[in-house]
Amino acid sequence: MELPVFKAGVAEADLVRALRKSGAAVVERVLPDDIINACAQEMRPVFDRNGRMAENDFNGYTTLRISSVLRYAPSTRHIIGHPLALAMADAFLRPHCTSYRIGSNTGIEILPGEGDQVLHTDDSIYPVRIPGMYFQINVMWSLCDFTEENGATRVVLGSHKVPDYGDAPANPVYAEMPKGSALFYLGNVLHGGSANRSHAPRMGLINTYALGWLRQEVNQYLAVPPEIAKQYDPVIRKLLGYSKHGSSLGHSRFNNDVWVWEDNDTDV
Ligand SMILES: O=C(O)CCC(=O)C(=O)O
Repeated sequence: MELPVFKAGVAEADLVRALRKSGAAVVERVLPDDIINACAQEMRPVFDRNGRMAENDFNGYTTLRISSVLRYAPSTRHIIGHPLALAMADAFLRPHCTSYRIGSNTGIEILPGEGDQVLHTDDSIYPVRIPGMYFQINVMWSLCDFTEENGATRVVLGSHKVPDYGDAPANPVYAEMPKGSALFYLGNVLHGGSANRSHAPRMGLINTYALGWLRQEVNQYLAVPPEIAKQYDPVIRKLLGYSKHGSSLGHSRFNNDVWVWEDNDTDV
């Protein structure tokens, strides 16, 4: 199986079809340079200040990671709320929820010398599987060129169809893609970061979107509290979780005006 690769402007239906078949697909050169540069510039000081705080056996010890980028990098809203990402979330998640939410937004800079990350699935944070239901969908955005040499994400194509990951073929492909591209992959696809054997860092931003009735991977209300979230438009605020799911899940009535931006569950 080959990694499906599309150009920006791909028909959404073609991308959905490829994702259903392979579990992952690349769309090349989606983002303009000005957005990439603004995001990288806003994230840079946070990478430098906090990037080592998530070091562990899973994340690696030669990789900088920063979570909840909407807290300090407002330009990332253009990526997190990108219409193509939301279209794929609509296709895979909306059949099972009235609205979906951001799970996590993580900047990842794999530095030269890092080794392979263990292959894993992101939706394993939810301890249940329901055939035919996707719990989350993920997008890795390349903020520089991704190559096999510098640590392009590896994905095991078709692994979303394997009921027992022990049986998944251990033949990942490298999602090589030019700067500004998007690797879409379903929440139950085996994947992982890769060794960086180049001389330059590999910077990416992963955004996950999950069914709106699930607990969000990151506690977004602590990470992006109302005083920060209010700078964003309603789409981003709803993605953060500042709205109900359906008629009452997540409601908050305070009889004061701390916030009641959106108290309904219209489409994100
Ligand atoms: O950095 C990458 O390419 C992938 C990282 C990843 O999959 C993860 O940390 O969950």
